[in-house]
Amino acid sequence: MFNGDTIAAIATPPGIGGIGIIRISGPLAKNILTQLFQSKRATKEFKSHKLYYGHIIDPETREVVDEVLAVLMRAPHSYTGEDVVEIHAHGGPLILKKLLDLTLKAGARLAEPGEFTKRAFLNGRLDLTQAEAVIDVISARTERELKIATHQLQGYLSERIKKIRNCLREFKAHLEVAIDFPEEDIEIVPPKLWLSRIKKEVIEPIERLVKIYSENRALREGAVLAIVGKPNVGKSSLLNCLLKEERAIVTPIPGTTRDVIEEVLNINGVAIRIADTAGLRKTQDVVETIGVERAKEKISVADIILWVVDRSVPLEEEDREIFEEIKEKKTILVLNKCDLPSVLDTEILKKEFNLPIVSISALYHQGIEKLERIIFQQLLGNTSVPEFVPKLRHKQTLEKALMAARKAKEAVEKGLPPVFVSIDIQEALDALGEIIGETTPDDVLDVIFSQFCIGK
Ligand SMILES: Nc1nc2c(ncn2[C@@H]2O[C@H](COP(=O)(O)OP(=O)(O)OP(=O)(O)O)[C@@H](O)[C@H]2O)c(=O)[nH]1
Ligand SMILES: [Mg+2]
Repeated sequence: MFNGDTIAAIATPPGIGGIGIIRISGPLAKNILTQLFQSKRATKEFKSHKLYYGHIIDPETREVVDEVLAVLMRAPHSYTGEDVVEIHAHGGPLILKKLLDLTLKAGARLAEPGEFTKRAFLNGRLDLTQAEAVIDVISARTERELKIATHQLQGYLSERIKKIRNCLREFKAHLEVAIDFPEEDIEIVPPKLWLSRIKKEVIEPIERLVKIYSENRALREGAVLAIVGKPNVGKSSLLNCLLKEERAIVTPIPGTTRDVIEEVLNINGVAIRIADTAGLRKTQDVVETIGVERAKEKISVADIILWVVDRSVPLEEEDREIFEEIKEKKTILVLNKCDLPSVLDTEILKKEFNLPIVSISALYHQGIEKLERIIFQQLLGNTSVPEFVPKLRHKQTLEKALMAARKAKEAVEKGLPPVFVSIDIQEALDALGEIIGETTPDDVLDVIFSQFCIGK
């Protein structure tokens, strides 16, 4: 068990409140309480988890400082896993400051931000992902964020990680036998079985976690949607339609939009930054050329593309060139001008491009709701609220683990000696251990806990 000094802090937010709480954690917690607390029923023996009514006395002057309720939570059954004392006093900044000073004089030291939670982690009360979730629970702005944080606090993410690690550990144990007794000529492991287990129980689950991260990154930071297509197909009309205002200039002249026009659109509570771009074509016009360059830059950063095609005219080589530009991206093919006689067949387009297709009329506002639904679905996937979302730190470490696991799989496939495979497996184990805090470097821990407020 981690054995530190005794720390104290005001645990309630600054300002005036009904009550304010001083929290003390560490080996001296009970001693400090005994020094400061006085009650009519001369209780010097505090029972754990029992609330006591009394007064805080300044030991030097013997003066009463405040009327309080105090509780001692004996190790290990407390938030930090150490002896913890909470003094519930009146919630004013001056009185709380005074009480805190008394605890410091009595032997505690001022806690650093997040130090209570850090102790909970060091004492094994929480793993690292759960400690991180504590910040998220406190700072959640929406129901969605709160739900995700609560799941992570309950250990949903760590459970997945532990399961993957168990499989890796089992494999490593098999490899070790083969390394230790090479002369026995034991078949290391039926390679087929392990290849399939590494794939199903390690690589695929990690890939899924990374995917959850990237799918939700867009939602956390606001997704970027780019409207692209040939000149004059109705891109700006579509932007106006989605925004429900005449934001961009619309004319029958191809090459109307020269610059990127950006606005924020709200679809089902998700902020989407939507960009109308210059029609993509080869042109001699200097301004338009710059516009086309900017459109291409937008494509490269977009999370999702609306590729607009004019349904009333045949596809041209230019349309296919645009498809080449965007085919790596998540794209919805939007067939515009469906109010006019159509010459494009959706079945044929589906075969050629293999994209979700929506038919609309930007001029008459037809099909827009369906398009919004598909945009939302494409961005969020079909799961409406994910159980948990890995953080950037998790994702980076997951990718490290993924690389190592893939290397291990390759090594088995190539029939390399078990020592080689074992090194890769260990690397994957270490990376995953970093996520839950088993092998996390100190500087990473410092960064994580410094994000907390004092008293948490
Ligand atoms: N019939 C019909 N006409 C449309 C529709 N959408 C757009 N238009 C017309 O098509 C022309 C071009 O529309 P824009 O929205 O400016 O097209 P754009 O793709 O932004 O064009 P550039 O900015 O030049 O690349 C305008 O005359 C629009 O009124 C539609 O759904 N049906
Ligand atoms: Mg335009």
